[in-house]
Amino acid sequence: MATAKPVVEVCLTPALFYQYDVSQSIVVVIDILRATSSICVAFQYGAHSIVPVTTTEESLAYREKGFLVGAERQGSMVEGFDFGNSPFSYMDDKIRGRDIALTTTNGTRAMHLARSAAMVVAGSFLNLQTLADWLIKQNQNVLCLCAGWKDTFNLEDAIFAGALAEKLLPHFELTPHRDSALAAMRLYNIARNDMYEFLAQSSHRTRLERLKVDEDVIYCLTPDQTQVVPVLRNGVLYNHRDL
Ligand code: 3SL
Repeated sequence: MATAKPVVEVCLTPALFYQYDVSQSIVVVIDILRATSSICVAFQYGAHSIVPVTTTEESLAYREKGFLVGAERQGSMVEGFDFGNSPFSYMDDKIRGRDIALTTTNGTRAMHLARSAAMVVAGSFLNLQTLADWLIKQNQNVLCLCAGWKDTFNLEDAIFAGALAEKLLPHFELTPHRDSALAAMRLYNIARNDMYEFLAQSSHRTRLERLKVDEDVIYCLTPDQTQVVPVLRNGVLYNHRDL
């Protein structure tokens, strides 16, 4: 008798998260621009751990414990912190072996929201293939949680959810409530040949364009630049290889 496959679902905004029972699922938190992309880069460059926190005060308090501290609000680095949310700021030898506390507008908030899940991991185009391979090995239900912007829908998170769902599908199946996963995969297939152009009028690409960090957008849309799976354990993210 064939054994049942695990399922892959897509939650298109944090506002819809309450509809999913994730007690037996791995939640993949997705904030392509730019939190989960920067988190992947930090682990690729040797960070030991990252504590996702919700407020700038919490993040700053970690400095006294010897942490490096990061904070982004409205797309910019908050004054007095070591990092904002640019993936390039984490490409630095100074983070090797270090613990980091990070707060961002939506990405770290989505991590907190997902904490009731069996497991929480961070997904981005930068770790797409490594993450897909790892999830296939786990053989557990997956919910892709798009962080969006303040509870609203963002295209870049949805196209990544579609890219990941497509990679998982041969080993996973869709649920009867499959339309968000189907929509994400359709969007990804429209976008896949030029994701940067596809996002030309999107809210967060244009917000980051105004902040003159377009190179961040281009980099965050480049698949497979890192070979890490950031995994949340007791509120702290670690590289899967260190667990
Ligand atoms: O919302 C977030 O968590 C951030 O990724 C937003 S930004 O790309 O840093 O503006």
